[in-house]
Amino acid sequence: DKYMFTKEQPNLNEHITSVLEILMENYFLLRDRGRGFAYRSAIIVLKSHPEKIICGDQVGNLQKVGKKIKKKIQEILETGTLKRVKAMDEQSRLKAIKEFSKIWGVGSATADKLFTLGYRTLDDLRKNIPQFLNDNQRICLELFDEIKERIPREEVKEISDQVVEYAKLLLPNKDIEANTCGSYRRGKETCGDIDILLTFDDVLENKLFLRELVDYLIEKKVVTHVLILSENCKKHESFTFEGIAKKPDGLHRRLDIKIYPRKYYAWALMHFTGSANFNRSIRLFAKNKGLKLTDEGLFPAIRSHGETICGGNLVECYTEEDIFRLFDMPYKPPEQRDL
Ligand code: DCP
Ligand code: MG
Ligand code: MN
Repeated sequence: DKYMFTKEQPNLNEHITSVLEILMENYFLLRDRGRGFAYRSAIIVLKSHPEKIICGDQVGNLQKVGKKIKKKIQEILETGTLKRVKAMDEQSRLKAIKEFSKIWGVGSATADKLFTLGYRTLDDLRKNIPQFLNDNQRICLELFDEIKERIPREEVKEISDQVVEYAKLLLPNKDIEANTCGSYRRGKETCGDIDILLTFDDVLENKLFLRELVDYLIEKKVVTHVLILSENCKKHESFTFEGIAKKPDGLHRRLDIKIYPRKYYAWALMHFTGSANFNRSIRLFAKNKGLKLTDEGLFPAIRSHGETICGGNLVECYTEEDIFRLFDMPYKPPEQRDL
């Protein structure tokens, strides 16, 4: 296959993709989705290209790499960087939007609005908090300096262990299975947040469990703030908490807890382990086979009104190994899923 999923292959074109990724991120921040997606597709192709590109001719007829992107690659090969990226860095608008988008809950549209209102730095915001920021955005602005710090792996484990311990106390008769996912599961020494995934029997018959768990964690002073607490809806049979946790002597930390029924657990585990880039590539791989991969399974993809929806029945998989086997790929342990 074009996307080389079956090969254990490092990115041979880091010298090019690292620069294009900056450009792509800038376009998304500037809400130029067209260019953003064009660069994203080209980057995926370049990352899995089996040879190191050292001269423009090699780009020849690579899928997804159009004329303009080819010119950019030529420039990177000649100068190691892009004039466009440098020019963008000088732009105060992009600078400010980049800064504001780092606040949890502030997207590029809100960031853009803030710039238009004259705000340029986080300090500007702190000095004169705009009326239209909601409670969550205010909390995350206030705690910004703590939340932005990476969390040592040991602390991720301590907080996870506490969450799981309290979950088990609340449901002593259920066989709760838990995994700390995200960068922690991929073996990173420090993590941006704490991602906990839980399952047990009859998740859908215990719809109030996550709420009870969160209340308990607040009472025990593990959780300090709730940002999102979503009950499941018909379409998604899962439960999500996003909030903030803190050890008595520690900094405020971002905590995510998700609960899925057992039949989705392996799919959710794979999704929540990431990396985000790994998920993107494997989803594209599935898409090219007419399938749609989500956190709830793999489905035949059906096009409806220009949108891909899931159809048919869930393919049942109960381990990640099963999922890789289904894709006919050698198993990749989480440590190897940083693309
Ligand atoms: N995820 C995804 N696409 C996104 C965001 C997340 O597929 N746009 C999946 C893959 C991530 C996982 O969810 O690994 C957890 O999301 P995080 O944002 O917590 O990312 P990580 O845990 O990988 O990194 P960090 O250390 O920054 O938290
Ligand atoms: Mg994480
Ligand atoms: Mn997370």
